[in-house]
Amino acid sequence: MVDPDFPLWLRSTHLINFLLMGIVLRSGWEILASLPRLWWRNDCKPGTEWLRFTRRRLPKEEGVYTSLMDERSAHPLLTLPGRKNVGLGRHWHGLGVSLWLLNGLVYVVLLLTTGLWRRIVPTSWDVFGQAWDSLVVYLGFGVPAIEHFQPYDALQMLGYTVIVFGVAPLMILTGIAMSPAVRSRFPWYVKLWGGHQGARSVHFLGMVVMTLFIIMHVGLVFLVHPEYNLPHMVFGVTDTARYAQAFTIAVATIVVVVGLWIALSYLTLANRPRAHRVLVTLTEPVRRLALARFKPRMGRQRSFTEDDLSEFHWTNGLPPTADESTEWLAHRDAGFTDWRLQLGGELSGKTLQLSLEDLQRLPRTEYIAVHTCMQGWSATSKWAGVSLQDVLDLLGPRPPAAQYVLITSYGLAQEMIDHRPREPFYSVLDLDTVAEPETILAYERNDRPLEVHLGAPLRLRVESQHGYKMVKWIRSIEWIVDYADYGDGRGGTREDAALQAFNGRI
Ligand SMILES: Nc1nc2c(c(=O)[nH]1)N[C@H]1C(S)=C(S)[C@@H](COP(=O)(O)O)O[C@H]1N2
Ligand SMILES: [Mo]
Repeated sequence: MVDPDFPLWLRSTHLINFLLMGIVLRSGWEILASLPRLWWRNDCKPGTEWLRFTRRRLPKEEGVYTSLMDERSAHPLLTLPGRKNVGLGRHWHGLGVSLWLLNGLVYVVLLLTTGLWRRIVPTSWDVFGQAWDSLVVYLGFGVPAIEHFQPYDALQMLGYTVIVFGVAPLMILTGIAMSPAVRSRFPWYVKLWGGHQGARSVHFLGMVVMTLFIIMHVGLVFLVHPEYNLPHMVFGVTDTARYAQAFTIAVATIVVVVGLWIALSYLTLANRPRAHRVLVTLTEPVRRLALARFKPRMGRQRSFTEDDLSEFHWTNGLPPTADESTEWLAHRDAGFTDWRLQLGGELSGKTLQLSLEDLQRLPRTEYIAVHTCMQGWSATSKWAGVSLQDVLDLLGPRPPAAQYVLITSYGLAQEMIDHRPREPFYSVLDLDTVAEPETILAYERNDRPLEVHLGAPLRLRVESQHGYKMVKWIRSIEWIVDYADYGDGRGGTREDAALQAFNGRI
């Protein structure tokens, strides 16, 4: 056997990949725990899950159960960070994936330019026959002779090729398909995957394959000719004499990496606002770079049609109760005839009171679109309302200092960080989002007045973002200079309470 080459770049990208895969997988499990069910159907109708990780039964009725109630608390030993922190889990996922992509790119480019790809990508059909022979040996609890490893045997080659050039790209493609920014720009692409739930389920299956691969791969390194594998991995050369040393270093490295995975969970949980600050600082540039170009496509050529309309629509946030807003309850009981939208404020120098009829007299925008919650469920509806920009224009030109729009609700937050008293639900949009023609104040869904549990009489609908930005039971809308002065200063209730990103485009 010729001495195979395991250059330093190969060994280090491999180690970095191991560290990052742990971050990506564990934060992915955190996201899954926030809605522990999987569907192929895009309306996520109760009882139609193909897999669930919870014993809870879903009520068939709409508007009595929220997705937040369905969230499961995962142990920080298992997920990143654990304990119902989907917002932080999503930040970790974003950071992990960004670094993993970068590392993967370096690996693949070097693999191709050095010619080492020939070792893992089979170039002859014989590989299948040889892989089968290896498999038969393994199934008999045997080990193929060392001569078969050049340095990888046929089965390994197939495995690596499928993972590196099949499953990894699949994870990237399905991950992208779950971003509302991408969906609002290329709706057909999401449909290609069978919709949001198709992409989500395939992403999950890819994760299972990845996880099994990692377990088998690490297991086999230690079980099949470890006296070759471990010195290759650690020192880069065939040196069976240094096996014991390589073994110790490999095991110690694994222990350190696993320890680091767990430490990241506990470090995050120890001070969640700090973790949020650090993660936002690290992920925001990537977010800007990747998503700035995804503007929703203007015009109304949509890929979603009446045939896609959902039977069921999940709820997140129940209508205001008597201790939240007697005012809203009175409006509801009176059919919202006296309800008025408070438009404007300090910065505009005036406040307008707009009735539902006033709003309905403005130009109407209607489109069929998918709503996705950051927890993972989706529903397709026909939304109708008035463009937020048109409504803001009633106040006159944008005040020069105004950089954001603040939208408040009659309803309170479902929960606050650290069980603080619940504050009125609010959300802040930036100028780009406000200007999108599909950012609307919706008063109708599926040709009927907006349902009470979905935000009656008026709710926000932002096509390019996840649901948490879309305030239900709107009370007021105004221009503001900076969102730092409101709530905890993160730009929204779910940002404050779940430490989710300000911009919900991914
Ligand atoms: N007032 C208010 N608006 C809210 C919420 C809430 O709890 N209160 N939840 C948000 C979240 S997280 C989502 S996903 C959507 C859910 O909208 P739906 O209940 O109409 O499906 O509403 C958003 N708007
Ligand atoms: Mo949500």
